[in-house]
Amino acid sequence: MKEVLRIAIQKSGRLSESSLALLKECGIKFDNGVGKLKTIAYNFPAEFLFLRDDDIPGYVEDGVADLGIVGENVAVEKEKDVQIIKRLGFSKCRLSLAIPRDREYYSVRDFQGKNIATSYPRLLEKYLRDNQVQASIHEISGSVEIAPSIGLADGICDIVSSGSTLLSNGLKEVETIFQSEAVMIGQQRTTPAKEAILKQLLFRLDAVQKGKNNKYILLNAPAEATERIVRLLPGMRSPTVLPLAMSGWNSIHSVVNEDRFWEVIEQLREAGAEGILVVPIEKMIV
Ligand code: PRT
Ligand code: ZN
Repeated sequence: MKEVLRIAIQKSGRLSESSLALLKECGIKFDNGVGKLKTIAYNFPAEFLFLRDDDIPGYVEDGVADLGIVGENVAVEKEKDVQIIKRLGFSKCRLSLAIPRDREYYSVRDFQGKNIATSYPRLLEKYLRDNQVQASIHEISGSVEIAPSIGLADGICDIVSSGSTLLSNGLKEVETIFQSEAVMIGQQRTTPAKEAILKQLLFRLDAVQKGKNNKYILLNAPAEATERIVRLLPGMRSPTVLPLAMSGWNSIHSVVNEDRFWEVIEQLREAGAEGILVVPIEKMIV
């Protein structure tokens, strides 16, 4: 039988939609009907398992799945023998310590001798150890935010995204202990056939990610400004310069990184660029 790569993704939760969308952007088509626990791709040698995120690192360690998509917080917390193969850039969040809003706070030493409720005991333990704080960790699996108000703990260590859950539970964030995003995890032991499929998948993921991180830019510029503008827009190899029908003017096309985007736009305008169009890139292969 032909080998396929088994990829575990979250069945339903915060990672599901973006994980499915990313695989589809990689051109992998499959049917993920409600209630399905397993499906095979039509056009790529991959099979998908839909699981609870907490179980994914263990399945990858055991080799039941070759790859998995989970939050880095879960990947690290579970302490399984798996590697982060690729950072995926979505579901960004942080693991933070929080205490009741009306409590004064000076430093992490304020947690000395205190009770902290969390679903991430290993990450918290490491943080406390690194900061030489002795506190007792109370592990709970959900609704961590209510622990202080019901007298279960003095503070909590939980995932924060917008901060509104902390706010509505009368808590304030005092320390960030871990920054997280969705990651693809895998294990080293694999067959040459699966290694080759993984290589293809990583190539596609890279093209999608580069596409997202860059924009295609088109602009008009007077001929005498062209050299300066070309220097501002190095592009992939170098920008395309095409003459406009109106003499003395060029159209310049290039690619610009999202991080530098606004700064470059300012400089282009100063250099004499006009009619600037910015277009998203679906895939980028350099
Ligand atoms: O059912 P299953 O076990 O698969 O899912 P789950 O309920 O354990 O996980 P899920 O779907 O809630 O989250 C999956 C992953 O998404 C997490 O492991 C994180 O990596 C990531 N993520 C991103 C988040 C959040 N943002 C997030 N805001 N995980 C949880 N939250 C929760 C947090 O626990 C808190 O209750 O949202 C609340 C805080 O959000 P804000 O916006 O109010 O700050
Ligand atoms: Zn979970």
